[in-house]
Amino acid sequence: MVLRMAGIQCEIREVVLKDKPQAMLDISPKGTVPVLQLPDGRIIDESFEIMCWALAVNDPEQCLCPENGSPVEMLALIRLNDSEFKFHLDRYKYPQRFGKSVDAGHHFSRACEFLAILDSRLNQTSFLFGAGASLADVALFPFVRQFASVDPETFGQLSCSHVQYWLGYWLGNMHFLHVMKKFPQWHVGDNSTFLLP
Ligand SMILES: N[C@@H](CCC(=O)N[C@@H](CS)C(=O)NCC(=O)O)C(=O)O
Repeated sequence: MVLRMAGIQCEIREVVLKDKPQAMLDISPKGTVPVLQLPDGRIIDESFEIMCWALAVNDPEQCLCPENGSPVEMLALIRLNDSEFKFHLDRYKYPQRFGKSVDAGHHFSRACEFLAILDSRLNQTSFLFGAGASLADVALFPFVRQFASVDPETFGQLSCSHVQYWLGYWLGNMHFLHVMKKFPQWHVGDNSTFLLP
Protein backbone atom coordinates (compact mmCIF):
# COMPACT_ATOMS: atom_id res chain seq x y z
CA MET A 1 0.00 0.00 0.00
CA VAL A 2 2.81 2.43 0.87
CA LEU A 3 4.63 1.59 -2.37
CA ARG A 4 1.50 2.70 -4.16
CA MET A 5 1.18 5.84 -2.03
CA ALA A 6 4.77 6.63 -2.97
CA GLY A 7 3.95 6.11 -6.67
CA ILE A 8 6.59 3.39 -6.99
CA GLN A 9 5.98 0.92 -9.79
CA CYS A 10 6.50 -2.61 -8.56
CA GLU A 11 5.98 -6.09 -9.94
CA ILE A 12 3.66 -8.10 -7.71
CA ARG A 13 4.26 -11.80 -7.18
CA GLU A 14 1.33 -13.05 -5.13
CA VAL A 15 2.41 -15.77 -2.70
CA VAL A 16 0.21 -18.53 -1.28
CA LEU A 17 1.73 -19.13 2.16
CA LYS A 18 1.10 -22.89 2.01
CA ASP A 19 2.94 -23.02 -1.32
CA LYS A 20 5.83 -20.55 -1.09
CA PRO A 21 7.84 -20.26 -4.28
CA GLN A 22 11.49 -21.32 -4.10
CA ALA A 23 12.43 -18.00 -5.75
CA MET A 24 11.09 -16.21 -2.67
CA LEU A 25 12.83 -18.52 -0.16
CA ASP A 26 16.09 -18.11 -2.08
CA ILE A 27 16.11 -14.35 -1.48
CA SER A 28 14.44 -14.40 1.97
CA PRO A 29 14.82 -17.74 3.79
CA LYS A 30 12.71 -16.62 6.77
CA GLY A 31 9.69 -17.21 4.53
CA THR A 32 7.42 -14.34 5.53
CA VAL A 33 5.66 -11.84 3.30
CA PRO A 34 6.08 -9.15 2.18
CA VAL A 35 9.47 -9.36 0.51
CA LEU A 36 10.69 -6.53 -1.70
CA GLN A 37 13.53 -7.07 -4.15
CA LEU A 38 15.06 -3.86 -5.47
CA PRO A 39 16.46 -3.54 -9.02
CA ASP A 40 20.00 -3.54 -7.59
CA GLY A 41 19.30 -6.90 -5.88
CA ARG A 42 18.88 -5.59 -2.32
CA ILE A 43 16.20 -7.41 -0.33
CA ILE A 44 13.89 -5.79 2.22
CA ASP A 45 11.78 -8.39 4.00
CA GLU A 46 10.12 -6.52 6.87
CA SER A 47 6.97 -4.57 6.08
CA PHE A 48 7.93 -1.62 8.28
CA GLU A 49 11.29 -1.33 6.52
CA ILE A 50 9.56 -1.49 3.14
CA MET A 51 7.28 1.38 4.21
CA CYS A 52 10.24 3.47 5.37
CA TRP A 53 12.21 2.73 2.21
CA ALA A 54 9.28 3.70 -0.05
CA LEU A 55 8.56 6.94 1.82
CA ALA A 56 12.24 7.86 1.78
CA VAL A 57 12.08 7.58 -2.03
CA ASN A 58 8.89 9.62 -2.33
CA ASP A 59 6.51 10.90 0.31
CA PRO A 60 3.86 12.99 -1.48
CA GLU A 61 1.51 12.95 1.53
CA GLN A 62 4.31 13.88 3.97
CA CYS A 63 3.75 10.75 6.05
CA LEU A 64 7.26 10.91 7.51
CA CYS A 65 6.83 14.50 8.74
CA PRO A 66 3.99 14.46 11.23
CA GLU A 67 2.29 17.77 11.86
CA ASN A 68 2.01 17.08 15.61
CA GLY A 69 4.69 15.33 17.60
CA SER A 70 8.01 14.11 16.32
CA PRO A 71 9.06 11.13 14.20
CA VAL A 72 10.46 9.65 17.43
CA GLU A 73 6.99 9.76 19.05
CA MET A 74 5.53 8.23 15.91
CA LEU A 75 8.04 5.37 16.07
CA ALA A 76 7.30 4.86 19.78
CA LEU A 77 3.59 4.42 19.03
CA ILE A 78 4.37 1.99 16.20
CA ARG A 79 6.63 0.00 18.55
CA LEU A 80 3.89 -0.11 21.18
CA ASN A 81 1.54 -1.45 18.53
CA ASP A 82 4.00 -4.07 17.31
CA SER A 83 4.72 -5.27 20.84
CA GLU A 84 1.78 -4.76 23.24
CA PHE A 85 -1.19 -4.48 20.89
CA LYS A 86 -0.06 -7.28 18.58
CA PHE A 87 0.58 -9.54 21.60
CA HIS A 88 -2.96 -9.06 22.92
CA LEU A 89 -4.53 -9.06 19.44
CA ASP A 90 -3.06 -12.49 18.64
CA ARG A 91 -4.30 -13.94 21.95
CA TYR A 92 -7.76 -12.42 21.51
CA LYS A 93 -7.94 -13.61 17.90
CA TYR A 94 -6.50 -17.11 18.26
CA PRO A 95 -6.55 -18.04 21.99
CA GLN A 96 -6.39 -21.76 21.10
CA ARG A 97 -2.95 -21.28 19.55
CA PHE A 98 -1.51 -20.13 22.88
CA GLY A 99 -2.66 -22.90 25.21
CA LYS A 100 -5.59 -23.55 27.49
CA SER A 101 -4.72 -20.92 30.08
CA VAL A 102 -5.16 -18.03 27.65
CA ASP A 103 -8.20 -15.88 28.44
CA ALA A 104 -9.31 -14.13 25.24
CA GLY A 105 -11.45 -11.70 27.28
CA HIS A 106 -8.42 -10.52 29.24
CA HIS A 107 -6.47 -9.88 26.03
CA PHE A 108 -9.47 -8.13 24.49
CA SER A 109 -9.50 -5.72 27.46
CA ARG A 110 -5.76 -5.11 27.26
CA ALA A 111 -6.01 -4.47 23.52
CA CYS A 112 -8.81 -1.97 24.21
CA GLU A 113 -6.38 -0.01 26.41
CA PHE A 114 -4.27 0.59 23.33
CA LEU A 115 -7.35 1.58 21.31
CA ALA A 116 -8.11 4.15 24.04
CA ILE A 117 -4.68 5.71 23.46
CA LEU A 118 -5.42 5.95 19.74
CA ASP A 119 -8.90 7.29 20.44
CA SER A 120 -7.62 10.11 22.60
CA ARG A 121 -5.20 11.16 19.84
CA LEU A 122 -7.94 10.91 17.19
CA ASN A 123 -10.21 13.02 19.39
CA GLN A 124 -7.76 15.89 18.79
CA THR A 125 -7.00 15.47 15.09
CA SER A 126 -8.32 13.43 12.15
CA PHE A 127 -5.18 11.33 12.01
CA LEU A 128 -2.84 10.11 14.75
CA PHE A 129 -0.28 12.87 14.34
CA GLY A 130 -2.26 15.71 12.84
CA ALA A 131 -4.62 16.64 10.05
CA GLY A 132 -2.86 14.44 7.49
CA ALA A 133 -2.05 10.74 7.35
CA SER A 134 1.29 9.73 8.86
CA LEU A 135 3.42 6.62 8.75
CA ALA A 136 1.88 5.65 12.11
CA ASP A 137 -1.67 5.71 10.69
CA VAL A 138 -0.71 3.46 7.78
CA ALA A 139 1.34 1.14 9.98
CA LEU A 140 -1.36 0.73 12.62
CA PHE A 141 -4.71 0.58 10.88
CA PRO A 142 -4.22 -2.98 9.48
CA PHE A 143 -3.86 -4.25 13.06
CA VAL A 144 -6.95 -2.38 14.22
CA ARG A 145 -8.75 -3.79 11.18
CA GLN A 146 -7.78 -7.30 12.30
CA PHE A 147 -8.97 -6.55 15.82
CA ALA A 148 -12.31 -5.23 14.54
CA SER A 149 -12.88 -8.19 12.26
CA VAL A 150 -12.65 -10.73 15.11
CA ASP A 151 -16.10 -9.53 16.27
CA PRO A 152 -17.35 -6.51 14.31
CA GLU A 153 -20.47 -6.12 16.44
CA THR A 154 -18.47 -5.88 19.66
CA PHE A 155 -16.01 -3.51 18.02
CA GLY A 156 -18.91 -1.30 16.90
CA GLN A 157 -20.17 -1.10 20.48
CA LEU A 158 -16.86 0.02 22.00
CA SER A 159 -16.65 3.59 23.18
CA CYS A 160 -13.90 4.57 20.77
CA SER A 161 -15.87 6.40 18.11
CA HIS A 162 -12.83 8.21 16.74
CA VAL A 163 -10.98 4.95 16.14
CA GLN A 164 -14.11 3.51 14.50
CA TYR A 165 -14.40 6.50 12.17
CA TRP A 166 -10.66 6.49 11.41
CA LEU A 167 -10.74 2.77 10.57
CA GLY A 168 -13.72 3.40 8.28
CA TYR A 169 -11.69 6.05 6.47
CA TRP A 170 -8.80 3.64 5.88
CA LEU A 171 -11.02 0.79 4.74
CA GLY A 172 -12.34 3.11 2.01
CA ASN A 173 -8.92 4.52 1.10
CA MET A 174 -8.28 4.08 -2.64
CA HIS A 175 -4.74 2.74 -2.17
CA PHE A 176 -5.99 0.17 0.33
CA LEU A 177 -8.86 -0.90 -1.94
CA HIS A 178 -6.48 -1.27 -4.85
CA VAL A 179 -3.92 -3.41 -3.03
CA MET A 180 -6.59 -5.60 -1.45
CA LYS A 181 -7.77 -6.79 -4.86
CA LYS A 182 -7.19 -10.51 -5.36
CA PHE A 183 -4.07 -11.08 -7.39
CA PRO A 184 -3.50 -14.51 -8.99
CA GLN A 185 -0.84 -16.76 -7.42
CA TRP A 186 2.53 -16.19 -9.06
CA HIS A 187 4.36 -19.05 -10.81
CA VAL A 188 7.75 -19.00 -12.52
CA GLY A 189 7.35 -17.81 -16.10
CA ASP A 190 4.07 -15.92 -15.52
CA ASN A 191 3.51 -12.57 -17.17
CA SER A 192 4.26 -9.69 -14.82
CA THR A 193 1.50 -8.03 -12.80
CA PHE A 194 2.23 -4.46 -11.77
CA LEU A 195 1.10 -2.55 -8.73
CA LEU A 196 0.30 0.71 -10.50
CA PRO A 197 -2.31 0.57 -13.26
N1 LIG B 1 7.32 -8.62 10.99
C1 LIG B 1 7.03 -9.20 9.70
C2 LIG B 1 5.90 -10.19 9.84
C3 LIG B 1 5.62 -10.86 8.54
C4 LIG B 1 4.67 -12.03 8.70
O1 LIG B 1 4.70 -12.76 9.71
N2 LIG B 1 3.85 -12.23 7.68
C5 LIG B 1 2.97 -13.39 7.69
C6 LIG B 1 1.73 -13.13 6.84
S1 LIG B 1 0.83 -11.78 7.42
C7 LIG B 1 3.72 -14.54 7.05
O2 LIG B 1 4.37 -14.35 6.05
N3 LIG B 1 3.67 -15.71 7.67
C8 LIG B 1 4.39 -16.84 7.15
C9 LIG B 1 3.59 -18.10 7.12
O3 LIG B 1 2.42 -18.07 7.55
O4 LIG B 1 4.11 -19.11 6.66
C10 LIG B 1 6.66 -8.10 8.70
O5 LIG B 1 5.89 -7.20 9.08
O6 LIG B 1 7.14 -8.13 7.57
